[in-house]
Amino acid sequence: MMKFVLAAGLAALSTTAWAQSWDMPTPYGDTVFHTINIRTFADEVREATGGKVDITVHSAGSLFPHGEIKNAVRSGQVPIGEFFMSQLVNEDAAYGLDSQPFLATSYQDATRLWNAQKPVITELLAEQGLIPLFSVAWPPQGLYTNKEIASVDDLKGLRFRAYNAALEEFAALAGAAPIQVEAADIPQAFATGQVESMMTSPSTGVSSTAWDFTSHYTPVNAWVPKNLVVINQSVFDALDQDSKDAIMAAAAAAEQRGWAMSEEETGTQTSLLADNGMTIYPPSDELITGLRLIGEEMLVNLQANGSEATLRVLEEFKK
Ligand code: PCA
Repeated sequence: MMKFVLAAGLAALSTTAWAQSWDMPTPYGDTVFHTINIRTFADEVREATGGKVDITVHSAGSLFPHGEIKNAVRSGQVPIGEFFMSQLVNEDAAYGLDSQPFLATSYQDATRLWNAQKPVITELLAEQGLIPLFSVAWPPQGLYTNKEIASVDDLKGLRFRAYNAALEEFAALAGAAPIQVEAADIPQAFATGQVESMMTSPSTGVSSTAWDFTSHYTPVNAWVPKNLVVINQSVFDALDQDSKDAIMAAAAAAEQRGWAMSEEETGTQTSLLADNGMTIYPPSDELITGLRLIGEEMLVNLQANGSEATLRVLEEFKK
């Protein structure tokens, strides 16, 4: 009897000693499909590791501001985190190629671009002690305004919400006035008049209730940007093999599930914008031609000044 109790006690102790509670920050809110997807990822990891790795997702930038999440994982303040991949464009333009206008505008091309980016980005992140686990696309990006936009000229002077350096450049080249605003702060930025237009997905249009402050949406589908989930290399290395395998399997499943959710959202969330009273109109040829010209200008710039890593991705993508 005594022996049994002791053994059970030891087993309980060893389970506790092994169990790890991980905090996982993301900039995006609870209703966003990316957040729903990483919560399912957390559930799958918990289940597959028998509770040894217990991930808690902290949404809407509640644990760290967006701009600090990558470094928080790097320094080990948190073992794992999610952020907008092209936010790292200032470190290396290779991270930002999914936000290069009109480079990859369909899910098929976005998948090819990710396949070209992944090995290069894996190398870049390894230099910082980080491992990319999975990446999921947002639906193609469209234009939210308070009037119909017939050509690039109509964007002149508009206070325009941006979410990274590439979009800032794009908006500026279109003659608009870009201002950086986090996704979670969009309603507030419109309400205070800081911005009056934006380029984002139908998903973010819905999660930020765009119908409260814009009236028109046009799916210009200019690019298909992605979120990235990274894990700290030393935390990962310290896990037992079964836990490592469980995390990698859950990551692969999350990537697949996330892309399917994204594709599905493109239609459902655009319908929701319309259901809430927004005017959805197809982009005019003139608008698309004008936006494409801006994209070409940015690409020429990228090819002339991009890092070796950027050029490698571009070359692989063009094959
Ligand atoms: N939503 C995020 C990133 C891209 C998107 O569709 C945002 O607007 O910040």
